Amino acid sequence: MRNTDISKQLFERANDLFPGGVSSPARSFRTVGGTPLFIDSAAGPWITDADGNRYIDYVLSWGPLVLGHAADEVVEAVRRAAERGTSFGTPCRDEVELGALIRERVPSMEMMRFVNSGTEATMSALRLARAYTGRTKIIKFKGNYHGHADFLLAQAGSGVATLSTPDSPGVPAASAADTLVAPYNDIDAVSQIVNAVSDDLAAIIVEPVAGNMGVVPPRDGFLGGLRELTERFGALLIFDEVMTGFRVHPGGAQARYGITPDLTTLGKVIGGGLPVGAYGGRREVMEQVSPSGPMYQAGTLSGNPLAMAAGLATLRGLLAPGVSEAIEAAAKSLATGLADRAGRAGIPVQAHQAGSMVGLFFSDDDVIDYDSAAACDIDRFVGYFHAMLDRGVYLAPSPFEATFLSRAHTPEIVEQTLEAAAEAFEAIG
Ligand code: KE4
Repeated sequence: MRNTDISKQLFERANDLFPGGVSSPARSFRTVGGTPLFIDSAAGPWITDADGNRYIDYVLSWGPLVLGHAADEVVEAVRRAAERGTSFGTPCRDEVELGALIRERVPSMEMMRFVNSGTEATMSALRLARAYTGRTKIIKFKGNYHGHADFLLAQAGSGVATLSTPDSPGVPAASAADTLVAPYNDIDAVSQIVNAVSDDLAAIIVEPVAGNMGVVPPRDGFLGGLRELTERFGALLIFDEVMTGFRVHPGGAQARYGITPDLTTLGKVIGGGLPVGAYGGRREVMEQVSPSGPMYQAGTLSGNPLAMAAGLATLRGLLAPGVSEAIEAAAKSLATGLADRAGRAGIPVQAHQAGSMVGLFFSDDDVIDYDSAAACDIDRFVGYFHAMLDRGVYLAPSPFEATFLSRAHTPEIVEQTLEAAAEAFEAIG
């Protein structure tokens, strides 16, 4: 039995300092029970908690660490940048290099702006869509999470879904009133909403592969249908690729599915574990952003040299020949392996995989949207989570999150994970 005394002592102090003892609700163990792990160090696929317990990590800081923890080239890049100064509050060389590399891989981002989080990216992209179109309504999807901007906390996924606070208190009705919510993967429902608000629709924002209700890929025709509707009614299509960017494909989900949005938001991977977000898209739209245009958005640490250096090293490592293909192959073998081990234990599961993201649902039925994800066997997920944790595998402490792999998740690591899963499925069977 794992000793977690130091994590427990730290959690007691943390609970006195921070709401729920955490700096973000997604990392609390509210859904699964128990004490969140206080991690002291990490390397490759491994994390080590304050009590010295080691785990294979499939959270990877909620996606950013696509090269694994403490990747040599990232640590070296951050060290060298830090020795030259941590922030200048001015443009810097690596900002230009990272922007150029992102645009090379995501050509729809003709121009972009760096910010400090995915929330800032989506909040700014939607402000821009409203500024550019002169319209106010936006459509999002139930179970999609785009960060915690007031008007986006409507039937969101991730921590909001986990903590079942679909419309967070403190969000004035007025600010949510212009946010319309449609079921994911239901293009007919979207079409009805669009027709009802057509002349006031600024944008549709979507996770092109949903990762905040578990991992739910788009059904054929869904993304193309959104593209057609937004073009027909003069609204902008925003792909929130904060999670899918550089994970579902080296060019993002937009490259994998061949749909070009008007704006894209990024985060996570492009910062390599340091705080970064970005929004970008068509030049004529982005030129509305201050100081070249009237739409205001700013940030003290936007484009800071440490985050830019970490992001550059991460993308260069990921885009090296064969790397993203190897990570996707590992994700495929994990997803098929989990389905196989669960099947052998007589446990019905749906295993989804998109690029380097994997989703596992304890359900006999297809999972295509938030309602079908929420109908899954949460209790079984909780049992599986703890059974895996006890066997040295750390998963996201919620059924509404994604499992992430990295360059460090070698076939041996995946095999070790599947051995733990086989035992875990027997234990909860
Ligand atoms: P941040 O503000 O947390 O950097 O990004 C918000 C965001 C925007 N868009 C998508 C698609 C996202 O997945 C996120 C953040 N993802 C969650 C995990 N599902 C972050 C974890 C957390 O909130 O602690």
